[in-house]
Amino acid sequence: MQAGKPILYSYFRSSCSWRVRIALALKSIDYETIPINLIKDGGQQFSEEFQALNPMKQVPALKIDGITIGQSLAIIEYLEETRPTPRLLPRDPKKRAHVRMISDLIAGGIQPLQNLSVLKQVGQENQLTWAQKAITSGFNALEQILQSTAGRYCVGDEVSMADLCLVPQVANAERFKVDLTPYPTISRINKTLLTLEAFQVSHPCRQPDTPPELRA
Ligand SMILES: N[C@@H](CCC(=O)N[C@@H](CS)C(=O)NCC(=O)O)C(=O)O
Repeated sequence: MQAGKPILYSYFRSSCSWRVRIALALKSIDYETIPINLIKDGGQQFSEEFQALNPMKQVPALKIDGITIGQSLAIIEYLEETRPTPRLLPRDPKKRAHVRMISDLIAGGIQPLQNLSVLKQVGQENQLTWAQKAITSGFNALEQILQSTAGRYCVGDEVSMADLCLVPQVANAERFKVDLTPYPTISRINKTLLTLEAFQVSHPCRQPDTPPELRA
């Protein structure tokens, strides 16, 4: 391994890890992946070594520039501040606020409610309905917000942190069989973003830890 190369602790299917992988790809940052399998061995996120890196026992975590950062949005903001090109937060403060609002809506208002640890608590038989409810409730709000913020992407015509949150959350919605018909704007932006190389190389089906049967 090349000295000083950032290390991303990631799980192929983790939507929070995918957000960071997109940022790394957009900013052309070369990095090493250390897979943390959230299912195997009772969950490798619970190992002592990993807890030392991220006491929240969640992926992603990024080792970079001599520090370790957990929380995907904090990681993306750090990358933005230290490697500002291409920009993931618009220059205009109002647009920037919209980007952060949408990112928080997804990262704080949807994903945590359908995260693995929560699904374990609600029990196998309730998981699908629970996850669908969390996602539809968030997507109802998001679809409405996008009516006034979206251009080609979530906020105007530049790819932003909000888009890095949107695509992985739509993938989760599809995994939990959410009907996306009521969300034409979300679906349209997702489709456009998925044509971009950074979203493709970072996709769960193309990671070092993607199981062979899920590779594409
Ligand atoms: N707010 C955190 C959430 C991280 C998170 O929930 N990660 C999930 C995968 S997307 C995880 O590691 N779950 C493990 C578990 O629930 O045990 C972030 O944005 O990084």
